[in-house]
Amino acid sequence: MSNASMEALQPSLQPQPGAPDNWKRFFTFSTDHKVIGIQYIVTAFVFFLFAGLLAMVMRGELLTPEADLVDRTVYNGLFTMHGTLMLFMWTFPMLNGLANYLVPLMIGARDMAFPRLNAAAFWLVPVFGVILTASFFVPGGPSQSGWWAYPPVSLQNPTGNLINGQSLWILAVALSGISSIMGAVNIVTTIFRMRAPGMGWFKMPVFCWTVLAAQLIQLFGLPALTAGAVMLLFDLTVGTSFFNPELGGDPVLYQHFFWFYSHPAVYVIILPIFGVFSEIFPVYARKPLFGYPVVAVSSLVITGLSGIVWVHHMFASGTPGWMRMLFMFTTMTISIPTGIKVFAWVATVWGGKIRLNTPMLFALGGLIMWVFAGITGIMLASAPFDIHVNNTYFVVGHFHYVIYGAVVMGFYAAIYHWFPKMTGRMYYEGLGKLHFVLTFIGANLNFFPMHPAGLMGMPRRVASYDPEFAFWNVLASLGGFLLGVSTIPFLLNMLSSWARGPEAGDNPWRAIGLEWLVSSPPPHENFDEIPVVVSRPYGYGSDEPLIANASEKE
Ligand code: HEM
Ligand SMILES: [Cu+2]
Repeated sequence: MSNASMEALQPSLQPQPGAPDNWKRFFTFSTDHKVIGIQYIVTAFVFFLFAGLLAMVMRGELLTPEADLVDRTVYNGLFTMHGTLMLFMWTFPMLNGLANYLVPLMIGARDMAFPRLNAAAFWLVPVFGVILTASFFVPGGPSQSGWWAYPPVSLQNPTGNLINGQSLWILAVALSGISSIMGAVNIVTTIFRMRAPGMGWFKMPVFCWTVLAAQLIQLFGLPALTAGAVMLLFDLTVGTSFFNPELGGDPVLYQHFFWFYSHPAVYVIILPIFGVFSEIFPVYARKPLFGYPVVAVSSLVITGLSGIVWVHHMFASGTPGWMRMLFMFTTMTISIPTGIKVFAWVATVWGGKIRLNTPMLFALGGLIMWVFAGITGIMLASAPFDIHVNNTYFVVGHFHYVIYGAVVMGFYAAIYHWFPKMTGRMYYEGLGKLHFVLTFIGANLNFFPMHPAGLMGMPRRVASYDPEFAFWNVLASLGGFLLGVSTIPFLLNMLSSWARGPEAGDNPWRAIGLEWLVSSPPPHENFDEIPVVVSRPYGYGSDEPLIANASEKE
């Protein structure tokens, strides 16, 4: 064999991610974890915009007490599809995108353990995304039973068609579960088997710990949800009676199936955000992560506890008193490992040389909103309080602080922080800061007023309401529209910077981590030579090298 053909096989001669015609790769069945990561992220963001648009219509409806903008049944479909798309088409795919892109780089691997499984899991996402969206066009419109699809509401089928909004919804959720299980098997195997030499568990970045903790939840929880979804589909289509009370079924059993997964699922979402915070604070405060081993292990503690709290969603479902007490107690214990993390981040930032770049602003804003959500969460964990505000806007306010305040802000922090790595280009700081200010004000203006409205008794999932709640709803709607506007500077920034932002260099933040040792964007298969890790992560302020074979660089 001649030298030329040998060279043709070398990874460095393959098309580089930054090459001009490379955008086409994002429309192929690529097995490169970095391409798949970006595919996930971009797809998720498109659905975020769509689900956000549905939220704008809801907020438009709620500007006035009367149901005047859309019909009540349309409103039911709107909140159901908004919630479902936000969770299954935005947060989960977005997290898988970040995990896909970052985990192999952070642990010093050339790719994921099962690249083809990885690509297959991704390509299921647009498939069930289209199925969900198609439900807008079937007779009777999309599902109206809320994102949790409780029977008996979800078993109503007024049109009598087999293909209706609800059955498409169940099919999409089941496919989403299958895709997530495929992703979880892949990510967990990668973290266990593909770490670079020297990277023991306590040399692994916290982001990878949190992703591992989250994906373990997927493995134990998703089978329950998927089983529940299939039984519901049978009840709906072939007339079985697992959950149908008219035929002797038990609707509360469905709630167990659903929440056995869907409570832990909120940790699937929030844990990697904890990981993002843990990566970002040390970089922009120039200090090691405070209490690194404890922060790392507390993620697994959260995984364990998250599996024994689901009944707190069912305090008002005729649950016996002893069970309420038990689950109230287990729920409250989760605040311990979570509180440890919050203290560790505050201690990391405290007294540091803080740089307020956009990623840091979003991380700090996210942390503040997370603390607020944690306080209302502890309030809700208390059964007597929960029964009082059950099904009111207080709950909607609480979970949007989690899911917008902490999760979406954390996503933005991550996107800005790793954007230079992913694209090789720098974003525009001014637009980034404008985006942050609009998002932070918008999110608080949107979601804070939901708490007083809820305490006054405003029920959720309604298109019209008593005029006494109007004040808070007008404020919330203004905040909602501001959030809609906030995506404009973000999109402008991303698109223009990706096309012709200034060159970022390998390590614009002077961050410590394997992903910052390779070029931006990293070459195909990431590392020419697999790094040998010798130090703990977050060695800010010490001059120990991170890896032993740093010779190729500088
Ligand atoms: C522009 C930002 C957003 C606005 C204005 C907004 C607004 C709303 C409104 C008005 C409701 C209906 C509440 C009810 O009647 O019960 C709702 C429900 C919901 N939202 Fe959002 N939201 C936003 C972002 C998000 C995000 C980012 C997520 C998740 C990642 C999310 C997840 C949900 C869920 C799960 C529901 C419950 C749906 C149900 O009741 O079945 N939202 N949102
Ligand atoms: Cu829960």
